[in-house]
Amino acid sequence: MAERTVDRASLEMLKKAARENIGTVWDRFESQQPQCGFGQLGVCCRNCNMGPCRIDPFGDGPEEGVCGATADTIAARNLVRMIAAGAAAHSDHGRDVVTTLLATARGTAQGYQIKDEAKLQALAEEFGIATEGRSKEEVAADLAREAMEEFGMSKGALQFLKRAPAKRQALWERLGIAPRGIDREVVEAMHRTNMGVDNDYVNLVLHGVRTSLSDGWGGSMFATEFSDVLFGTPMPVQGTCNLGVLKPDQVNVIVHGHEPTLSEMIVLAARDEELLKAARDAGAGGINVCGMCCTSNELLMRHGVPIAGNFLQQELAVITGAVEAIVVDVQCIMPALANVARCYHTRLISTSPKAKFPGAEHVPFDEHAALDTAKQIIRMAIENYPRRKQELVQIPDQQISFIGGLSVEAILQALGGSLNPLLDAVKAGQIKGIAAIVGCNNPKTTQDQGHLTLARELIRNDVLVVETGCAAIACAKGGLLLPEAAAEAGQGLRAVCELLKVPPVFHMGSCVDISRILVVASAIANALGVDISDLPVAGAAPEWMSEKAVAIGAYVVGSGIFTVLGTVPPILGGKGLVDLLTNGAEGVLGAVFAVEPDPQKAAALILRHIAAKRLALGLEA
Ligand code: BF8
Ligand code: SF4
Repeated sequence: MAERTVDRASLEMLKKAARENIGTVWDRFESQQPQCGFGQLGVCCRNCNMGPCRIDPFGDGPEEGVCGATADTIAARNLVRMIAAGAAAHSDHGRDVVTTLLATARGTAQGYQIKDEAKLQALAEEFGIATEGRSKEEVAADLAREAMEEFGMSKGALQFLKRAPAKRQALWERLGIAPRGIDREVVEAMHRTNMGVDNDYVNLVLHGVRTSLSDGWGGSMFATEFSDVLFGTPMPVQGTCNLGVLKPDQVNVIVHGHEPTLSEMIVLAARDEELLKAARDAGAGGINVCGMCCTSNELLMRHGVPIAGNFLQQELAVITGAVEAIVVDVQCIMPALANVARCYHTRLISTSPKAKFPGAEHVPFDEHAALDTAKQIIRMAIENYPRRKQELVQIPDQQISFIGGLSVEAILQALGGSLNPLLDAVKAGQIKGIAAIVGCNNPKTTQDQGHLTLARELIRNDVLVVETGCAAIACAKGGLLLPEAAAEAGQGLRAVCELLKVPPVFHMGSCVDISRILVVASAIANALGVDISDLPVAGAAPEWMSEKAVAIGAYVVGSGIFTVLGTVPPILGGKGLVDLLTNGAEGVLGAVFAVEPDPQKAAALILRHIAAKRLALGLEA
C-alpha cells in the first residue's frame, strides 16, 4: 500500500490519531480492500431491477446484462452519470450564488452587497442588459434573472459559450454538443442512461461531454463570475496554509465545503466587536476562522483567510483537538467527521438543507438572515471554547505562506494590462506551455505527492502551472506558490517569474474557478487566431476522487485540452469506450484523456504533448 502522505502536518496527526485509537479515511480505505473489481472496471449496472448485472472482464461469464447491455454501454452509462452528478454539484452551487445575487439586488438578503461593479457592468454588456442610467441593483436583478434562464432552457445555447474561440464554438455546433441549458443537460443525461434509452456508447459520451460543457461554460462559470460580483474579484493576496494555522489560544472555527455565500458571512461575523468581546470573556485571545477545501480557496482568494488543509486533512484538523466548530455546507464533507468530532469537544455544524449529517447539529442558513445565522454559529463556537480538552490539544508546527488570488484580472494586471508579455514568452520558448493541475486528494495515492511531483517536474521544464482546488492547496503546502519557488523552475520560466515577481505555480481559486482557466485559454487562442486544441497547454488531475472531477475532465477535454488522470477512472471494462476516450476523441474533439498514475511519467506525457503543439504552431519545441 502507498505511503499515506508526504505532508508533515498530516503525518503528525496520523500518529496522534493512532495513539488515540481514532480511525481516519486511510484506515477505512484499508478496510475496504480489496475493492470490488467489477466496480473498478465500471462494468456493474443497477440501473433497473432486472439487475444488478455485471460483465465478466475475463470473458468466462456473461457478456451482457439481462437487458442485453454490453460492457461498453454499461461503462459509458456509469461514466455519464458521474459527469451528470459532478456537473449538477458545480451548477447547483452556481445557482445558489445567482439566487443570492438576486436577493441582494432586491434588498432581501442580509449582509451581502455588490462589491465589483465593473464586473457587473461587463457581464451586463455580455448578456445585452441595459445599464445606462440604472442602479447597480436594477442591473444585477436583470442579470440574475437572465442567468436563471440559462439553468432551464430558453435560448438554445448558453451565453458563455461565446467566450470560446470561434472554431471551438463551430465544432460544438457541428457535433451537436453545444449545451442548451444547464439543468436540461443533466436531466437528459439521467434520461439517456435510464434502462433502455441510449445504448450507443459513442452517443452517450457525446452527451456526457455536452453535459460537462454545461458545467464548465455554464454552472461553474456562473459560480465564479457572480461570486466575483458579490464578493469581489480576487487580486494577489498572501495567505498561510496547513494545520499550523490553528491557534492554541483562540476560538478556532473551520469553514469547510464550497459555497462562499456561507463562509463570507462567517468571516464577517467573526469580526463583530460584540462577538470578539464574548470570545475574550470566554478566555480566548480572539476568533480564528480558517478554511478547508474549496471554501478555503474562496476565502483565501478574497480575504487572505488561512487555509487549514485540503481534502484528506478534514478529519486531521479535528484531531488537533483545537477546533471549536467545523461548519459545513455542501460537497466533499466526509460523514465520518461526526464520529471524529465526538472524540473531542468539536461541534460539527451543518447549514445546508441539502446536506445533513447524522451526529451533526443543524443550523439552517439562508441568505435572508445570513449574518444573524453566521453570528449564531460563531457564538456556538465561542461557548464551546471552555470545553476544549487541553490534554488532547496538539497543533502541528507546520504553516507556510504563499500567494493566491490569481484571477484572470489579476494575471492581466501582473502582465501590465495585456496578455502579450505571456504570449511573447511562450512564442520565444521562455515558457514552453501552460499546464493546469487540478482536483482532489485520494487515499489511493500518497497525499499531495502527485500534485507536487508533477508541478515540480513541469516548472523545471519551463511549463507555467495554474492550479485550483485541493491541488493548489497541496502546492501551497509544498512551497511552490511563492515567488522564491521560481528557483526550482527552468531558466526561461524563472526569468519571467522573477521579472513579474510571481510564483511559477498560480493559485487561481476553487474548483468552480477552473472556468477562469477556460477564459485564459480562450483569450490566448483568440490572440493567436487558433483553437484551444492548437495551444501548448494540458490538464492534469493527479489525485482526483470526486464525480465533480469527472465532469471537469470531460469539459476540459471537450474544450480541446489534453488531460492526464492520475487515479484510474472506473471505465476500463469498456474496451471500446477506453479507446474512444484515449484515442478516438482526438479526431472529434482535438483532445484525449491519458491515465498515468506515476507523476513523473505524467509530466513526460504533458511535455511531449506541449512540444508537439509548439511544433505544429511553428514554434521551436
Ligand atoms: O471542489 S478538489 S476534494 S474540495 S472536488 Fe473536493 Fe476535489 Fe478538493 Fe473542492 Ni474540487
Ligand atoms: Fe441489468 Fe440492463 Fe437493468 Fe442494467 S439496465 S441492471 S444491465 S438489465
